[in-house]
Amino acid sequence: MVTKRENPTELVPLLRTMWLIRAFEEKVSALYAMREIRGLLHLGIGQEAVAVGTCSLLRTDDYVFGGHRSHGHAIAKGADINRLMAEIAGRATGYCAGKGGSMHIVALDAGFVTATGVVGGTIPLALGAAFAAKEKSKGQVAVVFFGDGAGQAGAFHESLNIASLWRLPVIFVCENNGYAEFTPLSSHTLIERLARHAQTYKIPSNTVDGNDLLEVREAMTKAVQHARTGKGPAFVECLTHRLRGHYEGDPAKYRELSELAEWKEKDPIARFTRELKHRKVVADKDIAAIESEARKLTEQAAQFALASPWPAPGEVASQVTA
Ligand SMILES: Cc1ncc(C[n+]2csc(CCOP(=O)(O)OP(=O)(O)O)c2C)c(N)n1
Repeated sequence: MVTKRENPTELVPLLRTMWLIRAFEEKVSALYAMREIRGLLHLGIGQEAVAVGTCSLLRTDDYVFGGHRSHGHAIAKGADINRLMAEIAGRATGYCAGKGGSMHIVALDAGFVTATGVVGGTIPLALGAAFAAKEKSKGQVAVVFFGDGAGQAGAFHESLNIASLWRLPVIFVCENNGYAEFTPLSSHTLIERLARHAQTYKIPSNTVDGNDLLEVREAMTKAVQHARTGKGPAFVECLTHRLRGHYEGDPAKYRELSELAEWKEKDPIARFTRELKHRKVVADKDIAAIESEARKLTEQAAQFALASPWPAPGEVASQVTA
């Protein structure tokens, strides 16, 4: 769906960013298979439209928080992919000097404040940033990405309540991908739409097709404007799917292959590309160039990361707060 309000020349960079995220994560996956990257790795392949549809509307000084599946959120917010790749590979040139890894990305230069492996853990942190933004009165907003599994955490409900009560400029972005680890949504809650919780707390909410970039953007435009103009929090639930396992190496036996095949048909990059072609915004040669540029940049990021030194043993306690 392309709305009349969208300017075609502004749409191509969105495709570029989605491709950059996809190429980046495919490269990370390849490096993981080669054991150049270690530890637990969660990829958001298939969920790129949520990251790009949201972050493309944000300012650099807006605050973004993520979780364990947040490479795409950081890239969409403008993180440097060389430093991001180095961080995931555990190298000293990484954003956290190689001590955070895939689940603990911090890219303050881009306004990506933090991610965490604690499910739902950054939701209350985003409230803190939103509180600071309100105090500073510069129109900043805070955005937090989380999954449907995080919607069952106590901190999620407490955060919605306080955000609503204090009219904080925070946007809750729920990536409802239908599973929390290996558990389908219907086995961990009877509330099928997470946005219903927002209604309970009197927060304006929307449930959108999270694989339709422009539908995400339309809902986010309203949510961001609402928060930026001092009207308080907003909640957007994006229905989407991860096309990989919960983690790299997950045999994903809990998911029927037919379900995966259905979601592959709804791949957000392919859908957006079809839309742009239909509107004659891009031709086949432009699409090929966009993909190849994304692959070139991620290849360079991988080379940068793998050529970087490991953190020195003496640095183990530096930058660590306890
Ligand atoms: C507080 C906490 N409980 C449990 C876990 C184990 N765990 C890791 S990922 C995950 C599922 C998260 O599901 P969801 O929030 O839907 O995000 P998704 O993985 O689908 O992106 C769980 C339960 C954890 N990391 N932290």
